[in-house]
Amino acid sequence: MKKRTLRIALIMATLSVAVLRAEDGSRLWLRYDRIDNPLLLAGCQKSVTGWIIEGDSPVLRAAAGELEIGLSGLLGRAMPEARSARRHGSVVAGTPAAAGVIASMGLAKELAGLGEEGYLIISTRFKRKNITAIAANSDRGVLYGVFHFLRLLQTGQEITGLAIKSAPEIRIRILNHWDNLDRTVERGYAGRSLWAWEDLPGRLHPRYTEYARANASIGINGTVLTNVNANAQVLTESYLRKVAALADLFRPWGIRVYLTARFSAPVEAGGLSTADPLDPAVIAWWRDKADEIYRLIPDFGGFLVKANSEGQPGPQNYGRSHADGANLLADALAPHGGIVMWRAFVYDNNVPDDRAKQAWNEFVPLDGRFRENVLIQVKNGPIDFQPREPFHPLFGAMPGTAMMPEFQITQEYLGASVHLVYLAPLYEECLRSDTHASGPGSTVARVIDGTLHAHSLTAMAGVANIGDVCNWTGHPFGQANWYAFGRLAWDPDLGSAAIAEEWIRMTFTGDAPAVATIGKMMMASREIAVDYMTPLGLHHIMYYGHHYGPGPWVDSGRADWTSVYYHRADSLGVGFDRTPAGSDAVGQYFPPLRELYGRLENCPEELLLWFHHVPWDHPMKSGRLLWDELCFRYDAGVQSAARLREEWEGVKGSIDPERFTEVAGLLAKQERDARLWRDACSLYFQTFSGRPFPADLAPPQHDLEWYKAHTYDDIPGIK
Ligand code: GCW
Repeated sequence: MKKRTLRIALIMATLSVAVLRAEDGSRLWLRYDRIDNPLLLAGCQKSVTGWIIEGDSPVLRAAAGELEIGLSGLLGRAMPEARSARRHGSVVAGTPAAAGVIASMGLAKELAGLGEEGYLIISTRFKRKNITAIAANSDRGVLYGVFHFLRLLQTGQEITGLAIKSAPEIRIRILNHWDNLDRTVERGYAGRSLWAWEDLPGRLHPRYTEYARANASIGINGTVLTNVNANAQVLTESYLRKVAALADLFRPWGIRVYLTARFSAPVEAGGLSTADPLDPAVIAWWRDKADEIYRLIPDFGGFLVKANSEGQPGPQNYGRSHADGANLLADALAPHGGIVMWRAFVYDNNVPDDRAKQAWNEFVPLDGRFRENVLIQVKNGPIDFQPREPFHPLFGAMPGTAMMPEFQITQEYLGASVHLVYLAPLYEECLRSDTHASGPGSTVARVIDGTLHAHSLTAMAGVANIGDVCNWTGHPFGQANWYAFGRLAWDPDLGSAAIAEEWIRMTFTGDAPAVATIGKMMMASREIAVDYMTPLGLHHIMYYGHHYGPGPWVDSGRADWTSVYYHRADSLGVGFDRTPAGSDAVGQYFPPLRELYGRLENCPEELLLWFHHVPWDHPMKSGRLLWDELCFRYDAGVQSAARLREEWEGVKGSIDPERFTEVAGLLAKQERDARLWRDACSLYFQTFSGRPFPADLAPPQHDLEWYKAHTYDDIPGIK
């Protein structure tokens, strides 16, 4: 057997084993099982008869491998690379640089403006044959185009008459791993860290490549390997060699590595007596460190930094500003083209002001003082990845500074890997929020894609939910949040429903009724979680530490980590007064939002208790009083969680039994814990409202003391 035929035979054997093997979720959305609709299959087999990649490079080889396994799997027949494109149904991918078919097509005009990563997918004619051309300016563009084309096949879309033009709206689309060097993962619920530091650089686990492939398939082009609560050890030579090994593996997939930089590293890893950003020895240390890194990793991306927040060291330890700190690192990286992502997640319990205001207070005065290669990384909301927050007021407020959002993909405050919560609607809500920074239409998306304030350095970060468990994310639906993050980072204007549908078809089934049911479940899920956890603008009332279950009674320890700090319940009402009469956090928003959020009668009810301390008998839009409405919302959340479980039963025959059963079990647990949330919070808030539960709602199962004493011994994460 020729080498190539042998390879194909092996691939086919692997694919058929895949069909027989248990559905463990490890293949993510890149399953490439044979198209099961016979009509569709026949049509695709006719339209795609062979493929060819023009040119040769590690990236193009990755693209070729993907086309080969993708087409062979989906079309159910061995599809080695063809020798020529001179037959109907050829797929030709490449750049004009290869001086082949793509070059002969004269696409210069169409390719102009698509940049380094964009691509065209067009149905066209070549030597009187119908072909599909995937063309780009660079090899990475070809790779992304290949994944897009495969996605069309995977999702049962039309593959003839194509005229697709796509380029990312955001330049750096990056995962943030909160992975520690001991392989624990902060707020990780999917096993241990993927990075087996103990085996690197010598032993390279196959999962690294699978990880890179999955990311490339959704356009993610960067990864921060280490936790923002950083360990300087990763900057030592022996660790940098490990990092370099990962960078080498990721490079063919268009992915650059980044690291978190602990601000005190010059002291801890360099033996200096200070980390003062203006100290010449410190400046030299970072410059040398950057040089060393780039010798090992020529395309190293840069640093992510959490400074002067939650105990992390930073420039303020030396009386310097965040700009001094960020610029120190930026100057070290600049000669090599690296960037700094400096987090705005700063707040201090010793500062008397509302925590929600502190980042804005700290950073707005520094606008314009950051180097060109610095981005300020801002969480989507002003507190901390809550089920619902208003958008962060920093978006739009620093026109002279590049701003990037940070979303959480891992579900720290949204049921960990136990609850089914599709997060794309949350991301979308933030991206579409109108900041009014330069009048109407100044959405967060326009701030972060650089168009509003003319910035060319743009980025979007997602805190990863990935670990070393077999299905990568713990909950099978956690994969959807990873997927959706990547898709939205490529195009922040995509809709979450459309993304969900793609993902379902690629991950579960193309069966239309099942696709509809699962899509409906996913689209409802975030609002359901808001209802049973933190309705009407409540926030940060999770149990201390693990943040999984309810803990509205938490009132000891650091004040801004308690629940009572945020809900402020008393006999008069509940909610945080952030109007001018209170903390005046509303003043950080542009008009007309100040008035919208700031007046009780205008404020959207979903954010009511975020911005207002509201009397228990305040009449709500439903006609109920606030107290009754609160009980009703909690109860509706539980009812809807039960409905999710029932709806899932309806897709039973359309889903493989393994994943069906796994999700069914998780949904039962979700419903159980939604009840816990409802009962615990209603009982707790009742101690302030002094009112009875609405008669038509089921009463809590236990008394408040029972819920306070409840321990969670069956949830994932660091204990
Ligand atoms: O959400 C909070 C988490 C911390 C986290 C911090 C941050 C990495 O509870 O675990 O630390 O935010 O974003 O820095």
